[in-house]
Amino acid sequence: EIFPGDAKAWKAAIAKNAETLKKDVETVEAQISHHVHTTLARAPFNVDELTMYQAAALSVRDRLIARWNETQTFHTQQRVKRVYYLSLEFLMGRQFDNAMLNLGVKKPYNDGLKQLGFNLEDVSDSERDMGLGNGGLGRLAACYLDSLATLDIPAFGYTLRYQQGIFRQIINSNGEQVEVPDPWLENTNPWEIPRLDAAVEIRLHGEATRGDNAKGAGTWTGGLEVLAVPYDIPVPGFGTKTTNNIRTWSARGKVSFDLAKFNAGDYEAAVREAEEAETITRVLYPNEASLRHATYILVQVELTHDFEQNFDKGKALRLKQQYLWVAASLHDICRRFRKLREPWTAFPDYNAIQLNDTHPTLAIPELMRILVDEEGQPWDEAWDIVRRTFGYTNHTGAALMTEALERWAVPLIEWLLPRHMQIIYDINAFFLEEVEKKFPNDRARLARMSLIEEGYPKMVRMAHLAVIGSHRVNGVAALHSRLVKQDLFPDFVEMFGQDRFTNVTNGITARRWLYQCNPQLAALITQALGTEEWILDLDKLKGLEKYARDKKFQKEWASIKQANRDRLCEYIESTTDVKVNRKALIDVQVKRIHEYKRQSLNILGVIFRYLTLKKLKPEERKRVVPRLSVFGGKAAPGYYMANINAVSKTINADKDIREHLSVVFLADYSVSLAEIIIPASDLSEHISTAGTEASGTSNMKFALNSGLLIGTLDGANIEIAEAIGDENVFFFGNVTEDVPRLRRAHQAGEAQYPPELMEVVDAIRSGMFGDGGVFEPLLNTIFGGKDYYLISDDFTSYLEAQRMVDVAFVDQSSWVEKTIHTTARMGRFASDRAVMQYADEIWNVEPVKIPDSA
Ligand code: F58
Repeated sequence: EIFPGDAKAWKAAIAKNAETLKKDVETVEAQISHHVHTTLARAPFNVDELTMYQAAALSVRDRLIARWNETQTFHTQQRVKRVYYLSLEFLMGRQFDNAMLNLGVKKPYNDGLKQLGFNLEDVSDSERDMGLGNGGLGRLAACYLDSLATLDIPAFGYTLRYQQGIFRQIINSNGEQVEVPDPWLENTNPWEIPRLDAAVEIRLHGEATRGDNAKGAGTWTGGLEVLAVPYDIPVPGFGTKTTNNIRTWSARGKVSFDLAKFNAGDYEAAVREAEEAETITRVLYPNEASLRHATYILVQVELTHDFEQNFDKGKALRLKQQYLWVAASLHDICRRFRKLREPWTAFPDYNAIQLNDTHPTLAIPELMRILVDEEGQPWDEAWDIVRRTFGYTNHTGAALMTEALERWAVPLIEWLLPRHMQIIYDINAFFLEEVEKKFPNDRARLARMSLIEEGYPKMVRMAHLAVIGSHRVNGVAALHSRLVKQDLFPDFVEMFGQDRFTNVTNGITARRWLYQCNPQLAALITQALGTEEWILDLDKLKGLEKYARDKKFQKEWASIKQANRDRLCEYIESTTDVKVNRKALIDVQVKRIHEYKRQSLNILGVIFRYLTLKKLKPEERKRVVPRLSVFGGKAAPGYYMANINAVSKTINADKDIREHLSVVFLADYSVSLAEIIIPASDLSEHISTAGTEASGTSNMKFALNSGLLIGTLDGANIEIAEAIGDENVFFFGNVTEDVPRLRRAHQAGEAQYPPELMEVVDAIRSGMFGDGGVFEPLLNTIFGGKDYYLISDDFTSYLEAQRMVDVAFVDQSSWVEKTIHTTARMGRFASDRAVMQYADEIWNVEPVKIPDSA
């Protein structure tokens, strides 16, 4: 340890400072009031809930930073191997409650705030979600970061600091989605620490040259330089000192304005370049679909550099995002490595980089560029280093794959990243030589496997680059990983062997998704098991099995579900004008709205239920299980979804039916809304066409919170049923193997439409749910001769499965027994298990405990 000045003075000062981080109520109060008075410059009479939240959050951040410093110092001293999780999305949700729980300080904060005149829950409600992600992929990254820290694995998450996260969703009076911006940084973000000193210069455009020989060092000069400025967010582990980091990059102009232009009076031009740079991290892309849509709006990109050319502006910006992020992150990683003074061949012994989908695939040619051009490493050695460093996770469902796989136009890459394009061509040439050696005279195979897809323009296949530049490729559920090998990369399996491809089934963190979001259930579990160990070892939930038939336990279990249901019903009644039956079975489908996820199947099923209820006499209706159908989720901008609201409008207005069936769409689904919805669910729907949902992770969250699942044989549903027992899952629908045949039947016009579906369609066409026009896009996908997602093929068995749910729900004791078994058997879906599997099988990293003395 080296201190500037007097080491004794430093140590005494640090020890004194540690006093301010004690966990007793008085210390917490003092710390909060310190931030109110100094950091936020407020007097107590002038303090509202938002201010209190900010002060309390800053005081929690102080605690995190102290641990963060110890962690980073220790990791550096010990020269540990680190994991770098490169993800364009981290859907973190709120941090305050989670941080207090992981640090074990929720009680003193609760008590301290109370004495200062505030209620912890209200204060917590001032926090905005950190919505830097679209859905499953981004939330998975957040769960994995929690597990990495909790398991003491040295890790960094790298992402972009978008000024606008995922859009806020408003539902207008026509029931349509309206997207509004989410300026989440408006009130400043107390969780981040700016590191203005660690900014990185990133080159775009410019000129590139190749080396004198085929594998020699090239150059890249000129063009435009922009700055990537890091903002760090500490990630605490649960019950451990380890505090890892998410480094988020913010784009900045290199000079805030051009002095020459300014002096010449051209004030706008003086700031334009800086502003253009800043747009790079202005907004999170809401999805791939909107990118595809944008293909039709070709605009001329205003080029301040090189030459002018026509590109899709949105696409060019997305590529800039990807490169800025990847280049800044690799710069950071390499800087850290150079300090070790090890040869570059040792790089993979200190660094494991995981590519979360293909979005960071440019990291592969970028690391090649650093090694070959800047560090003078021989090409073949560099390629070996690259391959040993990277792992690639695919998240795309099979039936969507070819469409959804990322491809970038060669001219666009040439324009933005000329040197990288050369490197990609060279990687491709050497790779195809190998393919030719192994499979001589097979032109078709070369064309299929090439990194370049022929056409106008030529395209770079990022997934192929990710596969050949990684030592391991994984899917995210057993079925999905099988399809990745069979349908997506069969040529690559033949080339590299089975061992390059593997499965790591997704997982969720029980800290957020049970301990934090369902405190009553967590407390009952702890009481029954006599220990909190399950929070760190979820297999311990098995111990609940023995209470599954215990009447007293069942009663407590059920009353917690009722309390969670009541809370959701209150939320519904305060945010919509729907009045709900508190005893109704709550049937939930919340996730991104997408054709393949088939919210349409659900809503058509709701209509069928409504028609059935209408046919019954009032006393017969009383014998049917009452239902509340809850929908939530954001759609890609421009995607139709108003039909759900049209159905709910009619049904909720029907006085005869109200008691028995109501339908609500909850606007602006988010992580924090999920925390209210999931604990309240009796039944949740995971009903994608077989083979399309890579895994799904909300299925795991619902089951862990004692909700039963209705679902198809898709993604992780299959493994969940294996774990909790087929008898506890309501399965229906066709299996993956049958999907191609059924699709062909539709194309050939040979498909049969079931009478129940026709009855529903007739009702829609009669105007029962208002203007039938709202339903036309939906009906067209089913009857327009395609039914690509097989709604008609699965409809009858879906209704049958829903009838089985009703039957099962009537016998409450056996239903509750099923829900206890379900929670008890969910241990294997912990993200701790998934992360350990990555650590052992892909990253080759070990946990490092931070000692108390550190
Ligand atoms: C999801 N992918 C899968 N992509 O659909 C889901 O089955 C899986 O459980 C989850 O990954 C985690 O493995 C996903 O969320 C995206 O959000 C893309 C992000 C980039 C733009 C296009 C959507």
